[in-house]
Amino acid sequence: DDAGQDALAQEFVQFSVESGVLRFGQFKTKAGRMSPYFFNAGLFDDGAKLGRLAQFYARRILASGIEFDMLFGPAYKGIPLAAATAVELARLGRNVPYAYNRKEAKDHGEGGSLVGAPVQGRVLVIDDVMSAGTAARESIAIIRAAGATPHAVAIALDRQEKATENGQDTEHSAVQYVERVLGLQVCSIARLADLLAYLATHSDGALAGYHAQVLEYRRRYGVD
Ligand code: OMP
Repeated sequence: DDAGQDALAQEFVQFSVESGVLRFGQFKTKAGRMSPYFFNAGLFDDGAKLGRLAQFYARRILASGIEFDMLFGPAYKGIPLAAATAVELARLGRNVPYAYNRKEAKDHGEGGSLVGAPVQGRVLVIDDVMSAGTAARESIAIIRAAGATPHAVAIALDRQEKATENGQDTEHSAVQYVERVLGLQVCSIARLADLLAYLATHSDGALAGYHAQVLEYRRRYGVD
């Protein structure tokens, strides 16, 4: 239900801030936007944090009701995310195959650029963040090229900002584009709206001032 999802999202934002994964300051995003916050999933950098992260993914995925036959982790950052989520899903009784890609194709040994289980059926992509949507499109292309169906995407954070098309801002978010145009289901552990709710209730101390800055960023690049 919505209340459960909101509570999980608040718990996740807090975990991300405490882990140093979600930081505030001045950052440049892949799409070239100056952002007052940045989520660096690579900083879930010990076994306990990665295990807890995987619990959030698995809970959101199972609660979403999304159907899937396997997981796919896009190189590089998606690889440990998909692996850890596969372990957690199995622990919860839902054992599914997983695969990932390499960025450079190998010309010997196992060959090809896909590693792990055969990429087939309805594939659930596990990724970190969706901003303008470039990374999602790459994963979808890889899965289609393998002859499988890109069915859904699970991300930790939906930045809820305008997608770009040939370098131009559009009026829809990357998540909306992936859902409406590409026809995939998307579930996120938390969204920009959850981050703003968190900042509204933790506006003292080190986080003072960031609620206003993130609101300003949303006015400029956000979608409803
Ligand atoms: P898009 O490909 O534009 O959707 O941006 C998503 C990617 O941007 C992520 O996979 C990251 O590589 C990076 N990113 C973050 O990791 N965290 C952020 O808070 C913002 C970005 C970003 O550059 O937009």
